[in-house]
Amino acid sequence: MRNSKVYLGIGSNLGNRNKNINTAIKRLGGIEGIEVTRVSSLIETEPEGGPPQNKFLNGAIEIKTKLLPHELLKQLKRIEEELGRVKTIKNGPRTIDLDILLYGDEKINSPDLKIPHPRMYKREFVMRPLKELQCISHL
Ligand code: PH2
Ligand code: MG
Ligand code: MG
Repeated sequence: MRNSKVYLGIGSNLGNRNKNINTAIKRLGGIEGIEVTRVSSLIETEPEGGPPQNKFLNGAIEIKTKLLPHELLKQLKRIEEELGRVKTIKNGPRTIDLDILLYGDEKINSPDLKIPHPRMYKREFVMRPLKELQCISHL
């Protein structure tokens, strides 16, 4: 079975941000078919969009996965739910946010999943951690 290299964005601006992010990464690595290969440094960033809210901690994660994009999305949502994420307002505060940024060199455009992540190139809080992992030089 294929093992794809995937980059995820991770962010938190509610509760113990460091702990939320570390717990999420640990859970991710515990899922069958996912291997966490690299994690960027975490940076503190000003919130972009949404209501006035706390600063975020943001980072990027490299994984190798046998899961298909939508299977992976389902697992990320499950981790978000387990960590107490509640859907409130768009771009509002969250305990944890896990986004698929790049999945190999695949392009996906379905209603619930767009890859590459359509807003990633404009977002400093995504691009800085990704640049640290140097995965965008070939794009
Ligand atoms: N996520 C958003 C909206 N705004 N701002 C920062 N600094 N970091 C984020 O992760 C973030 C955001 C929607 O997912
Ligand atoms: Mg998200
Ligand atoms: Mg996001």
